[in-house]
Amino acid sequence: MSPAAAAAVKVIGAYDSPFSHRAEAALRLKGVPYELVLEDLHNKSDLLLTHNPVHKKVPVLLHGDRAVCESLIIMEYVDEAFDGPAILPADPHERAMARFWARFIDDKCSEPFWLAMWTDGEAQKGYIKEIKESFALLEAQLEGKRFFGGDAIGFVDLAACEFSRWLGVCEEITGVSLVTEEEFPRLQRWAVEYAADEKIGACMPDRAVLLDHLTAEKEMFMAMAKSRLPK
Ligand SMILES: N[C@@H](CCC(=O)N[C@@H](CS)C(=O)NCC(=O)O)C(=O)O
Repeated sequence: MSPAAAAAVKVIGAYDSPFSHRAEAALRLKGVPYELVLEDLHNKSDLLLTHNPVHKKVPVLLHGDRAVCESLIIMEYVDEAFDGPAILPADPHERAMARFWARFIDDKCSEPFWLAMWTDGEAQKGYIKEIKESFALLEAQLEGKRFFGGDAIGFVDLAACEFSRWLGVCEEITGVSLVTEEEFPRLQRWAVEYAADEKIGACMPDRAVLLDHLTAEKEMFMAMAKSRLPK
């Protein structure tokens, strides 16, 4: 490891953020020790605003005095800056495909998933249809594979983390069922196996605590979702 890589690592994150989990999980897979600095997103710290002045969001990775923002970029940085098992595949085409599916998750899944959970009526029906179409594409990616990365957890698995514990907890709070054994058996199995991995489990929010946190924010999520609907 280069002297630069040996500098202290911190993640500015939030306990229940799947994006923070991506950054932590990348570090765990690499075996890099780090400090988690928990952020109050209702009262953002100078530390966060100084290091992520553009988006003002978690996670931020601090490596020594240098900051990296945006969870997918953090995952790539961690993969390149530290020794340890590779997170992205070695083959250039497989790397490109991993980046493609990670971007697909951010561009086509995150928002409809969230809106399917926290809206109602006709709008909700539309978002449920949209997210299920995207889940069908992810389900196909898992054919013959334990994880999106193959036998081991990789880049796309971390990108998809929201559809493991977070999805199950949201389903419990809202009563909306998106991933069933009948419709998406591979995704459902993947969600369980992803959360059960030792390194992943070490930085995954506790289910009961996550349930409490998200239940407490339910009204706020519903109001936010409503404000995002087309007028
Ligand atoms: N595209 C960003 C999304 C990060 C994100 O949305 N973080 C949320 C927490 S889950 C946040 O910091 N929200 C605060 C805000 O929007 O003001 C990433 O991948 O890192």
